[in-house]
Amino acid sequence: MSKEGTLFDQIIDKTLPADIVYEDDYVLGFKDINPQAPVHILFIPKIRIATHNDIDAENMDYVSKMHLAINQYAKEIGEDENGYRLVMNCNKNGQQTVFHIHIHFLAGRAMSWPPG
Ligand code: DGP
Repeated sequence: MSKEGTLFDQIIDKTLPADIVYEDDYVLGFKDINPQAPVHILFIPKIRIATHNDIDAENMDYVSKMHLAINQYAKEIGEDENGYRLVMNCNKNGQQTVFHIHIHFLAGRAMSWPPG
């Protein structure tokens, strides 16, 4: 894993502004700058895990906490029953552009399948 950080480190330490909708000791949730749905939130761990391939036994607690945060947030905004889509892009073919894992939480409209 590259040692270089990403702009998400600056969002975590609040030196780069973001519209934060969720925060706890492990996870941050903020609005995507280029929303693809009426609700488009990025949930990120407060440690750098570059890609899905870098999730391991040592950091998986952060990943679990991301999912718990999503459940809490979905319920809070009343989209848990309607449903939503979670996406994590990985590397080139997955179209990952920021190398700090993030779960895209997409809600507020019906999604289509298959994804592009
Ligand atoms: P991905 O392609 O899965 O790596 O998605 C990266 C997402 O990050 C993309 O949907 C746009 C979002 N993004 C990039 N830069 C910023 C930023 O400075 N602020 C916010 N809020 N989102 C950003």
